[in-house]
Amino acid sequence: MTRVLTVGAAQLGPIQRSDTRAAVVKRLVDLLEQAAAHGCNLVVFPELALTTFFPRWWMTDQDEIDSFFEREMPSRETAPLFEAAQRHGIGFYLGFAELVVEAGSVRRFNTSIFVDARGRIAGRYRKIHLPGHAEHEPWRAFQHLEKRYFEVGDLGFGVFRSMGANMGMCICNDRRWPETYRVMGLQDVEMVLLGYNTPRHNPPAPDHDRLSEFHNQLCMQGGAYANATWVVGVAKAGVEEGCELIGGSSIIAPSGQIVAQALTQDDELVVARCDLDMGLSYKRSTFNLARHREPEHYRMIVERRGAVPPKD
Ligand code: CDV
Repeated sequence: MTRVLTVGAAQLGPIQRSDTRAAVVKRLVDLLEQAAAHGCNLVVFPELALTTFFPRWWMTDQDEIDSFFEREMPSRETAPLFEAAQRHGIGFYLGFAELVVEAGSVRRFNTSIFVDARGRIAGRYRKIHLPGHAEHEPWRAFQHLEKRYFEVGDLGFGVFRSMGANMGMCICNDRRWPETYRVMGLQDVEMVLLGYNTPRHNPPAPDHDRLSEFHNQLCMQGGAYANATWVVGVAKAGVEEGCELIGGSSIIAPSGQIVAQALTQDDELVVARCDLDMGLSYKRSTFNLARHREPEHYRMIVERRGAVPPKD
């Protein structure tokens, strides 16, 4: 019997600062209804999918910063999304800024959740690779203050069993790091879900701007192939508060091939039937990890953080 999940990659167009949570949730529900009409079991939304990408601004007023965070999930504002998903029996991945009080301390993470087809939060991930900087850098066309507004995630790259699949999650910049996929590959992941907000312009390296889409595809296709897993990468795209975010939301097979891809920089659903057993031939041959990996020779990966050149 084939194990197929029909997956919808629900790309979002821009969210402006003046857009209310209610208006954004309505867009998410519209995309979810489209996915239901196409027979989807699972819908993937972007990173920080409820607000504009606020780390582009230097802010010092903590109340202003916290206005972009969610204190509960579901909340009154996000309940319609959970209700629609449950009504249709669809699971979903959602990225948002999470504020939690743990042991009396306020903690803030760039988070994603996986909600299963019965409406239960079956998985949670807190972004580990936080890009950007922690201090105000006025020379930039816009800021990228994830290192200021979020803590490094504390949940690792876990893989969990839900909806008949070995599911994993990561967020945006995580997709550029082979370690992200490999840690999940070592837990026999079958589908990696990820959302992203990627400005086309990279202030510290503007010569990369023209390669933004290429690098996006390169890292997701490489991660899928080398770990024989489906990868579903979903953008928030378009011009948001004057800053262009790339699109290119993609559903990528364990072969590394792109099966479906968004064409616009707007709200757009792309759908693919994903056979969860498609990775098996790779996992039994080229990427039989137990048979071919040589971890003794990879120690440096966990023992050393940055590159150290050889001595003369
Ligand atoms: N939201 C992100 O993590 N964005 C980064 C940008 C800053 C490079 C990314 O890797 O797409």
